[in-house]
Amino acid sequence: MSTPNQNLFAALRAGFPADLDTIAVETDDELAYSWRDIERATAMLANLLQSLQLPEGSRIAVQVEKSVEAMLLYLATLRAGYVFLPLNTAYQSAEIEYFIGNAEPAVVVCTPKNFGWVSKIAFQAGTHNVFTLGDDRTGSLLDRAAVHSDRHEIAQRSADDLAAILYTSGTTGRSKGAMLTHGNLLSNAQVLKDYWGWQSGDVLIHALPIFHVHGLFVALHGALLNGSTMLWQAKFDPKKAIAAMSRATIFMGVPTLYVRMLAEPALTREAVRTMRLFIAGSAPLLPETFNAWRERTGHTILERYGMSETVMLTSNPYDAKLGERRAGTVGFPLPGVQLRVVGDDGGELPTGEIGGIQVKGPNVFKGYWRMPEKTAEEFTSDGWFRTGDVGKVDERGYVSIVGRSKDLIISGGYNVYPAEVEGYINEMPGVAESALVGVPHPDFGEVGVAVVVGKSGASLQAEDIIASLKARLANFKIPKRCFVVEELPRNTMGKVQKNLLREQHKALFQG
Ligand code: MLC
Ligand code: AMP
Repeated sequence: MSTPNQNLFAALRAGFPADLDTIAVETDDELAYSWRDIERATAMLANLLQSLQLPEGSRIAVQVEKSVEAMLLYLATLRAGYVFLPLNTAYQSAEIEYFIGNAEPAVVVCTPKNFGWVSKIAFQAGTHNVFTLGDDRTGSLLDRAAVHSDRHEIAQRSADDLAAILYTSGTTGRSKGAMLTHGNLLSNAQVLKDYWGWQSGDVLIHALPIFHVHGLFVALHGALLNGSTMLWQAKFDPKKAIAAMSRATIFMGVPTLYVRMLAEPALTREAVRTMRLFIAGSAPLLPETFNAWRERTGHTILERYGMSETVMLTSNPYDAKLGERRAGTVGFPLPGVQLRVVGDDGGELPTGEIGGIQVKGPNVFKGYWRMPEKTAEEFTSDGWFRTGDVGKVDERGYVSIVGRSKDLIISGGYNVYPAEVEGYINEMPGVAESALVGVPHPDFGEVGVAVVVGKSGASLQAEDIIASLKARLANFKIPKRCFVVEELPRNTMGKVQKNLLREQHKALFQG
């Protein structure tokens, strides 16, 4: 007997409705894609990729604006059995150069506008195939795919084969590529389908970017596995999101999206009358946002917690029989996920005590791309993954995240690693040292503030430092403020006391 195909695409494909001529995706500019369109277009793109005769396990790196075609490229990569490597459109040349150099993709797909510089980086790194894809269905990728057959047999993959690599920055040094398998992604998608009660007739508003876990996996896999229509919004706009709610049942967003929608008078009980579920994650949802949403809409946001290395780990309950959705908590470990809280000595802590969160489960990634030492560091000898998040579990089993042992700022749902930004600042002429700290922000939740010390005799200007960073780093990593000071506070061991800097600047954006 032949083994069943464990390619994630096969499972997603099996979720398509029987009538392939119904609508799968509807866009902002009123284009409609049927399930048959998805089936045919992914076949053509998969045939194109396979015609390139790439080696097994080839990475397909993609930095393009959000579009349905970009989603189709992701699905076609799975279908053809290659490894998808999504890149945030905000990344600039130094960042892209690192990712391409590290991942050595066989194919790079970029926007027509960026072809000049991206192709140069790609060719220098030995990539032979560089295609373009615009957000208006233009570019060489679709031109080349158009001549291929719209029939394609899904490539045979086992659960342990790689499906995607997601780069996530390290606390020190460069970004690490988290290797996720077909099995990681499918097991998580199936658990979430049941846990969140996906049902016939569900319609998802898809308003998140598709180069990170939240928009690419959690939202997309949910809708596809359930055969649900997606209302596809290329860029989040609170007015458009609210307007779409009268035709939808599910919305997923980072907390900033909820904050921005709450600022709209159009958000009323009437506007959300057909909605079944609002899900938040990727960053802490403030209890005040949770409460304001409940008051305004009558809906209780369901907060969940996850990360690139593990997809989703915990969720507040959907089913009221399992408990209520509690503000300030991320709910229970999902079925199949084991979670423990450990102290500094690595021993498991009793209920209610705060410590490092470690997890195990079929969703936990395979390791960091070509970084066996980093992978070994992040797993305990008995196979638990150290999340770098600090939290506790209460007597009813609700998990709360109270902090992070990793030095990380989460701004509007995007991760900013201080070490990376400080590295760029420290290289600037006249800079002796710097510290980037996260402070509360009403829109983005948290933002970075840079504190910089100049070399003796140097005259540094905060605006110049910001301008220089803007030319080199993704926009969401740029500190919202910069201060030039005489010295950084240090403890007796000589370590910079970031907690003091955070305290000093915590009110910068309040009121
Ligand atoms: C934009 N800017 C940001 C920012 N996004 N600054 C800090 N943090 C951010 N997240 C900057 C822009 O560069 C610009 O700066 C200024 O803010 C105003 O831009 P904007 O027009 O308001 O931004 P907008 O395009 O509306 O984007 C905001 C946003 C976006 C919230 C819609 O950031 C977003 O889509 N966030 C979602 C991220 C996400 O999907 N995360 C999931 C990760 S997965 P200037 O100076 O140029 O004017 C994960 C795992 C899990 O974490 O558990 O899910
Ligand atoms: P990423 O590397 O982008 O996958 O980010 C993962 C990190 O986001 C986690 O390790 C957490 O620190 C954080 N995170 C995700 N969801 C939540 C949440 N609901 N509450 C608090 N932090 C969260």
